[in-house]
Amino acid sequence: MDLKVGVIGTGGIGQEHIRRLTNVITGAKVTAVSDINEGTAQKIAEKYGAKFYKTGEEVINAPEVDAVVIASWDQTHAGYVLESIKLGKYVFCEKPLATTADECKDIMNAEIQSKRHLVQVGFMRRFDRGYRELKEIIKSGKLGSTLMIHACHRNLTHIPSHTTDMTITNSGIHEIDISRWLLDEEYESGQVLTVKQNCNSSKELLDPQIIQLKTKSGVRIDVEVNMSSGYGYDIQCEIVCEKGAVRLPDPNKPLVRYNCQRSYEIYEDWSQRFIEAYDIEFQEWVNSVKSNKLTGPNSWDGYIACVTADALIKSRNIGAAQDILTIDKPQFYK
Ligand code: ISE
Repeated sequence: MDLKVGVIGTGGIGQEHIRRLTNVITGAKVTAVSDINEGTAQKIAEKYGAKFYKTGEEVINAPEVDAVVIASWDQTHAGYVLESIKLGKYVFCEKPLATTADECKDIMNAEIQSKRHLVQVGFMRRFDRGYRELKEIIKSGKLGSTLMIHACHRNLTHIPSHTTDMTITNSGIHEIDISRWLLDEEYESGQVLTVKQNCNSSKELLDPQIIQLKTKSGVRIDVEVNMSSGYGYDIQCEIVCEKGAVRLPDPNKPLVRYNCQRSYEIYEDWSQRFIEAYDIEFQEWVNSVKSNKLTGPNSWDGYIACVTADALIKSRNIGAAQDILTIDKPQFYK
């Protein structure tokens, strides 16, 4: 029987997930939707044969909803996650899990009290074939111990409402999650450095920024997060180990020879670059919900990402590296 899914948020990413749940993956059906922009949500509801609701709370409470997908704006995430837990419904929440570490703690407490793992966070890079291969190679041990990660995260352009903090909480948060997942260890400290301003970014936005992180064993990570690359959406990652180095493969695109040049196309945005990762992420989520055992990134991962982002923002504001201080990991998440 299909898993009946309610989707809150029918903007860009919400529509992508509804299309994916309907046309790409098996075992799920979108039965209810809502969005602050009611007109869009109504159209999407009609297109996919789902029921339109005015609010996210109504979607969560709807009898035809077994599990919830949250793709609304970041500030609304925590409230919807808590409401889903209250009703004992599985919930997939796009990143970030919440906008403050305290909200993440409330979510963990509610989940622990419910005695069930109900929450998955949308860190889709963990499902990307390239990152999975990188992890396998470094875990095999043949390159020796990992020493450093050099990464870059370039968006073609930014939306007008993008802020200096969102470079960390909305974009950089993927880097925070993927590096600790690749290394299987936690951070000790971090810092954000600012760079000469890119004149293609809005004046109010400090862009680019460089994230630096240090793990408890001493691995150093540096990431350029650049919101206006001017040429495309480009995600790079190189892991340097004691006996070798390994680089994230670029997505497979045909090599074109033309006009005395060789060239590869570069994607415009994340929805194309990570399309396969999102498909795998949702198929695995639906399968794991149906077998009552979530396997993806959980509330603890969402919490760590938030605490790290907070420390990074503070470091940029005061101009000094910050320790990344967390609560002890609850037994429930071990
Ligand atoms: C966007 O919101 C995403 O989540 C993308 O994955 C990220 O790469 C991009 O920088 C964000 O703007």
